[in-house]
Amino acid sequence: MQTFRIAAIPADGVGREVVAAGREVLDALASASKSASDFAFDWTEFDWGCDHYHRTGRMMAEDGLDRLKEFDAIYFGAVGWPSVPDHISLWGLRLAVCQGFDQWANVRPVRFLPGVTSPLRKAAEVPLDWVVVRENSEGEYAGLGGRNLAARGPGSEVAIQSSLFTEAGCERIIRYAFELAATRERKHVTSVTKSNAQQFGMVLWDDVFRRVAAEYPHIESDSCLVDAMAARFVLRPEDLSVVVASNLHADILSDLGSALAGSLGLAASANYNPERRFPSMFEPVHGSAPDIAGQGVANPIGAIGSAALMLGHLGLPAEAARVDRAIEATTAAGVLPRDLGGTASTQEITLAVIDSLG
Ligand code: GGG
Repeated sequence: MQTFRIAAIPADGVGREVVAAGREVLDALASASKSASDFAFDWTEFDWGCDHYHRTGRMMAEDGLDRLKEFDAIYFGAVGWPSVPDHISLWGLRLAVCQGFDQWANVRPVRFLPGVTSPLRKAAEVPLDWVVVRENSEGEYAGLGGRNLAARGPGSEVAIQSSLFTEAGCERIIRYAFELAATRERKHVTSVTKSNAQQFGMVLWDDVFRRVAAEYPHIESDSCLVDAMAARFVLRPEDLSVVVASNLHADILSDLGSALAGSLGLAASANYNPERRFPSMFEPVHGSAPDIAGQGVANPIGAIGSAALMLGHLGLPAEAARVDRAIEATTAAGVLPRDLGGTASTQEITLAVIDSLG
């Protein structure tokens, strides 16, 4: 029997409800497994987040990264609450973990689910199936800059926010995208920048992209400016397979992509440290949704899909596929949350997924 040590950080708002849902699915899967490859999850839950910030002045414990280092994976909910400025909650927890553990590859699959109507479905009969690969360690999220540098009295404050693009950082994420494309039916990578306007970092990205693409002649590739890419997501969705972009651009595009697939609540993600020197972190793409938190109506599909990505990372690809199929069976049966036009509660969807595990 293999026992995986998982750190759960539900954090804020609906993060708590959807992490509980994902844990229920994983525990049901483990207790149903009767084969020689039996496995179990040993959960440790951390109460970090905005409440922790109010109590202690910190979003996570000071030795938080040291404590997390020991786990096989981290299962995360969502960060942010109106009583704490968003840049404090984000940098104090989610980004502290992603950057502290060099989780430089944020992988965000986007696909149609059966039974889910999407703004695109009427236009595109082809199945939408993309993966947005987000550079997750530098770019616009390098945290470089400052305020008040040239303040000369009221109304004259100045702020500088710099992006950091390193050749090594660009190369590793672009290479990751090509390796991922090589495993997919449609072998195609699209690189997204705004290098006509951002003439230093994103031109470096483009140069590295061309150099790496030349090493993968069997994989088609193209480059697109981010504004054109937003239109292409809507107008030619069948045109895409793997989309690789900087930290900020990929964050925006993956929200657009999941909304086009039906709802942001569907989107799963993995923050990988591909070298496995540190634990990787799995979380739904959505935030804490304070407007519906605590009502039991949050969509748990993104979190359950993230649990499936975690299973794949832990070396259980068949179990990951089982969870994905159970999600599909649930939506196909019309068990849908409010954001997808249904009436099912978080718990009803969770139980339907568990029932469909087979
Ligand atoms: N589960 C994802 C999450 O909590 N996101 C909160 C957020 O504000 N993220 C912005 C970002 O990571 O760029």
